[in-house]
Amino acid sequence: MTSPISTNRHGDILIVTSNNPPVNALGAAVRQGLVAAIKEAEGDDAIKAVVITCAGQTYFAGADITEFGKPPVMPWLPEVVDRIESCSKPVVAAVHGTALGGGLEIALGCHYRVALPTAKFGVPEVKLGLLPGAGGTQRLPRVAGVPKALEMVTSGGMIGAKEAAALGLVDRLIEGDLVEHAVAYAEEVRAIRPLPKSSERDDKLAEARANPAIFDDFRKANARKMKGFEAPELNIQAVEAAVAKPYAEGVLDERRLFMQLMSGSQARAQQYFFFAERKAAKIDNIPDDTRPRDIKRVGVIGAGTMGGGISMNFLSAGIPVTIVEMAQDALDRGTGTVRKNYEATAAKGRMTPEQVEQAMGALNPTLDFNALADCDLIIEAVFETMEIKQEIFGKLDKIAKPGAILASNTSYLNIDEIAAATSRPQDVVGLHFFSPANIMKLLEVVRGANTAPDVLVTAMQLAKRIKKVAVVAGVCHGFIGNRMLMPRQVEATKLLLEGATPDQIDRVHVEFGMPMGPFQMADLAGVDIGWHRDPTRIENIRDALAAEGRWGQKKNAGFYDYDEKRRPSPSARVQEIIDEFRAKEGVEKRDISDQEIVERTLYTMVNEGAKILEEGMAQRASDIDVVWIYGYGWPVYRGGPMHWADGEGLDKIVAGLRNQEARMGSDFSFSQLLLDKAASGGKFTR
Ligand code: 3H9
Repeated sequence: MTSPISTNRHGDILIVTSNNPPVNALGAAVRQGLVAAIKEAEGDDAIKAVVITCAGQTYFAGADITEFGKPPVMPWLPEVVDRIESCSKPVVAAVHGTALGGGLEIALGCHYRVALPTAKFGVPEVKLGLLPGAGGTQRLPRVAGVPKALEMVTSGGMIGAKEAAALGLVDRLIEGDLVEHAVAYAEEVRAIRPLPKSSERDDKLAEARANPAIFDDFRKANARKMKGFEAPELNIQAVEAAVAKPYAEGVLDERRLFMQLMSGSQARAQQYFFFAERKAAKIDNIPDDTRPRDIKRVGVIGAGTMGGGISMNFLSAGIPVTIVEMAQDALDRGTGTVRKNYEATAAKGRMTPEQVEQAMGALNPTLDFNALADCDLIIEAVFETMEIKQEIFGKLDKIAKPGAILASNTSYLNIDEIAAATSRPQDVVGLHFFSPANIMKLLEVVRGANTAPDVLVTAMQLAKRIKKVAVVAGVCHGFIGNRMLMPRQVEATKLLLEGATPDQIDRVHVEFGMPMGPFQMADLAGVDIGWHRDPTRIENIRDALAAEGRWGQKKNAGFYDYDEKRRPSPSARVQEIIDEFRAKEGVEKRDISDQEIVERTLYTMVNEGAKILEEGMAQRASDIDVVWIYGYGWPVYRGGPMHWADGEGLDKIVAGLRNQEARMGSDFSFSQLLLDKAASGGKFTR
C-alpha cells in the first residue's frame, strides 16, 4: 500500500505532503508517514528545513475518528507532534482549509505556521466529548494565550486566519501559491536557532498567572452553555494545568483527562452523533448517478413567522427569494421582520450592513402569485389546513414551470394528499423547517409515495447549502419529530391528573438535559396552538387554560405564572384547574415518582421511535436521533433517544413500559421491533 505521505525536495527544503482524502484525517498511515518524513529530513545533511502541507480540500482535520475505540496503532498522535517539535531542523506548517483538532496540534508542533487567509483553525474535540489530547491543551494557551485557548477548547469553534495571525498562532499570511511561499518562508528561517518551540513558551502563561481568577470567571460566565457536559470542564482543567505546571507535567494531566473522557458514555454518544449526522444525508434506494435539479430562485408562499424564517435561509446563502402574501400589510410585516432579524444580527457584529442590504436586495416581496412562475423551488408555508394547502398546490400546478419543485412546510399533514392536488406528484416533497426557521438546524425532508429521486437529492443538497441538517422522513402524522412528541404529551398531561405537577414533570426533563420540559414548551409555543377557539367547550386541561386566556408566555400566564421578566412560577390557578378535572374524571391522586415520569414520557418516545423504524418512516435509528438533537434539543451527550435507549438497555425500557402499561391504557401499544430487539439482546444503533 502506498503511503498517504510523500516527500519531495525543493533545493534544500523537504516538502512533506499528506494526501489522505477526504479531509486528511491523521490515521495510522499518515502518522507513520510523518514520522518517517522527519527522520528523512534529520538523516540528510543537504536538507535545511521542512514544510508540512496537505493536498486536497483541507489541512489535517484531526485524528481519524473511525480509529477511536479500536486497538491503538503506533505511533500515536502525541508522539508524532513531539517528534515534529523535536526535529533539529525548522519545520513550517503550510495551512489551507481547516486545521482542526490533531491537525492544529500538528501545526502547533511545527516551529512556524503560514496560512492562506481563508484557512481556519479550531480544536473541535469538545464536540466529540474529548479534549485536544496531542499536547493541544498545553501548546495552544502558550501560543494563543489562555483566554483564547479557553474559548476555543470549550466551544470547539473555529477562528479565521487573520485572527490567528493577530494572536501569533500564524506567523505569516500567504497571498498566492501556498507551498511556493511556504518554501520561501522556510528558506528565510532555516538558519535561526534556537528553534521556537510552542511547548517551551511561557510569556502568555505568565500573563494568565497574573490573573488567577481567570478560570473560575470563565466557568461562571459559561456555566449555562456547559451544563450537563463533562468535556468542557476537563478541557478547562487541562488548560489550568498548562498554567500551573511545567509542560512535561501538564501534558501528563492532559493525557489522564483525555483517557477519562474517552472512556465515558458522553464521548461515545457525541462521536456516534458525529457520524449519525453525516449518515443522515444519505438516501436509501436512490441510484448513485441521480443528478440534483438546479435551484437558482426560490419562492415562498406566506410571509408569517415560518415563511419569513424559511426565506432568510436562502437569502443568507445568496439565493434570491420571491415571497408571496395575500394582503399588503401581512407582506410588509413579514418583510419588516426579516429586515429586523438581519439588523439584529448585524448589531451583534455577525453581519456587515452591506450584507444586510445584499440579502434584502435579493428578496422580492409580492402579492402576485404568478410571480412564482420563474422559481425553481416553491415552498408553501401557510395554515395547517388540508383544504387550503390543496387549493394552493392546485394553483401552483398551473403556474409553476415544468420541473419546479413544489414543497410544503407542513408539520403533520399528508404530503401524498397535497401532491394529489397537482398533476405532478413526482415534483412534490415535504420540507419541514423547525421554528425559528432561520436558526434551527433541522430539516425534515418528507418523501411522498411519488416523490422523484432527483427531487430528494436536490432537497438534501440544498439543505447543506443553507447549512441545515436534513433527515428523510416518510409520510405519517407528525413525521419523525412531532410524531414522537405526541405520546410524550399525552402521558405528561395524564400524569397531571394522576398527581404530578407541571413543575415536577418539567424538572425531570430539564435534569435529563432537555432545554425545557413539555409544559415549559407548551407555554413558549402557545397553549392556544391547535385550540378549537370555543371557550365553552372544555374537554381537557389545555382547553381550560386556553379558555381563560392562559395562552402561555405571550400572555404571562399558561401552565405557569410569569412575572414581568418572564420568570415562571407554579400557578395556584392551574393547580385548581387540574384538581377540578381530577375530581370530574374520578382519577385518584397519588404520589408520582420521577422514574414513572421517565418511563411514561421518555420510554414511550423510544417506543414510538421504534414504530417509526419498523414502519420504514425513518431510514435508520440514527436519523431519529439527529431529528431529536437538532429539532428539540435532546442532549447530544446522550446521543438521541435511540442511542440513549441502547445504552439504558432495551430490556430495561420494555420492563419500564410494562410497569406502566395498565396506567397508559389504550393510549399505548408496544412496538414489535422494540419487543423483538429487547428479547434478542439487540440494539437500535449499534
Ligand atoms: C482529535 O483530533 C483528537 C486529538 O486531539 C487527540 C488524539 C490523541 N476522522 O464533514 P464532512 C469524514 S479528534 C474520520 O461531510 P465537510 C466524514 O465522516 C478530531 N473521518 O465534510 C465524511 O465521511 P463520509 C478532531 C472524518 O467538507 C467525510 O470525512 N477533528 C473526519 O462538510 C467528509 O466530512 C474534528 O472533529 C475525521 N476527523 O467538512 C473535525 N472528519 O463522506 C471533524 C471528517 O463517509 N470534521 N471525516 O460521510 C469536520 O469538522 C468536517 O469534516 C470538516 C469538513 C470541517 C473537516
